[in-house]
Amino acid sequence: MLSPFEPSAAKTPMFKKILIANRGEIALRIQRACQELGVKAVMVYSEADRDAKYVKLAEEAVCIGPAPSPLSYLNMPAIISAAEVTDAEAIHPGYGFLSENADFAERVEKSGFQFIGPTPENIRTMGDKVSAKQAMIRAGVPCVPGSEGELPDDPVQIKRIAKAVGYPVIIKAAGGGGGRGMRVVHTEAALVNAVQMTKAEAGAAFGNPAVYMEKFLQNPRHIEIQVLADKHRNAVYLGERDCSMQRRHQKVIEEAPAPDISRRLIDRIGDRCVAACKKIGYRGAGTFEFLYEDGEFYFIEMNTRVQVEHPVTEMITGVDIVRTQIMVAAGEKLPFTQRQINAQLRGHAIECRINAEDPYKFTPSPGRITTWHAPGGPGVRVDSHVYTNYYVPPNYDSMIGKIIAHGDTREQALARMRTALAETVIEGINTNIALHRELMVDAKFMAGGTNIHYLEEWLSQRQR
Ligand code: MV4
Repeated sequence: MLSPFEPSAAKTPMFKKILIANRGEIALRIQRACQELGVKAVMVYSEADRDAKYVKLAEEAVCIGPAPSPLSYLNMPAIISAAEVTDAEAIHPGYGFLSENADFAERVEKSGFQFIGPTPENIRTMGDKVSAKQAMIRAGVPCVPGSEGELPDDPVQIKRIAKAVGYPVIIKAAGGGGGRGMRVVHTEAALVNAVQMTKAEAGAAFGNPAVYMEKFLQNPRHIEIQVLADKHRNAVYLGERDCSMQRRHQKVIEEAPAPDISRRLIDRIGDRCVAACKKIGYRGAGTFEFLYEDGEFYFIEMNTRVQVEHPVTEMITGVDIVRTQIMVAAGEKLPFTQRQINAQLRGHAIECRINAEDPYKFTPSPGRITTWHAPGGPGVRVDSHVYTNYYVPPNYDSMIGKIIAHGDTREQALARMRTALAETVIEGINTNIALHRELMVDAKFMAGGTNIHYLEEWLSQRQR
């Protein structure tokens, strides 16, 4: 019998060749999806990545410039030229780099390639956090109470808005996101100066001084909803992820489903996200980020790319998110319905991000990996491009891979993760493996449902 996850019999022609405009584990992840689909993959690489195994093993690879990202992975003409000379039909941007750059998506399409992601217009709307929020309010997605759009300059009006919202408030830059350009304000006395400071910083950092105001939620969890949409106005949500375990706005551990949030509540918010996708004509993979406090969801931002933590969702839904991104970009319809997704949700998955960094000070630790022994066994997945004798270049993000453990229950997923971390051997560089080993036996983390402040509080008490 044909499973609902097989490509549909009525075929839209799949791409023959796509270019992967990224590096590291996600470049390898996308390369694997291409292999499975029978699509040729062109890898691009900087001079720092020329010896990477996924580059050596690629059918085709193009050097796009020197090690610094602005000269290679952020170099739009170099990437588009690489697609031209190799005759690729589409470009997958991965995450980070140019993945959420609306101008890049536009230039890709104007050059005659398919951008594997949403429309430039949708990327632009979500990139401006004020317009993103307005779009979500119009689409019926619940947002954090706050200013209606951008804050005015008039101090009297700013104070009036804050009084109505209620202190504490948070001032956020429209051009920010991911924790950049924010300031918490507790009193009216500090308000106007804080707004002016945030505006000045936002103007300098993002070229856009616009700021907005929200009620500051003191102890929320970070819960996000994964969506997938096709070009035919079909959309589904693939459950939620709990990404509350963060340090300095960098996620460290993610899991799915979120502990102690009822299916009923998730289904309600998921349905809103799907309705919003249909309303704005969204396509591809996307993530709605929410703060969750006292049983309520509040939208904060939308990410218009595949995310680092997508594997936990793949593990509990059985859906290959990267494969589906490519299929819908080629024009195919989503090969599953919401009902099918809901019926096959299974178990629990946890992801530990493995970083090349000092396990206590968190300073980057690039260099040669002299031993890489990856874990295995039932329910264990390792997404990493590294191997014994791999040199971790100092030019990029310190994440060198991810260990994902799946089980029938959260307890089983945790037990499998503990075993996986115990099996893992990485020598030659420092990593945060020790940190993960400690967290997987922490009583409060094991109980589930810790908030966005928990990891930093735990680190401040940590004994070494
Ligand atoms: C907030 C908030 C509390 N109240 N907004 C930080 C990252 C960016 N995506 C939004 N962030 C926050 N927005 C309101 N109205 C607290 C944070 C926040 C946070 C959010 C998610 C995960 C970790 C965080 C750590 C500090 C602050």
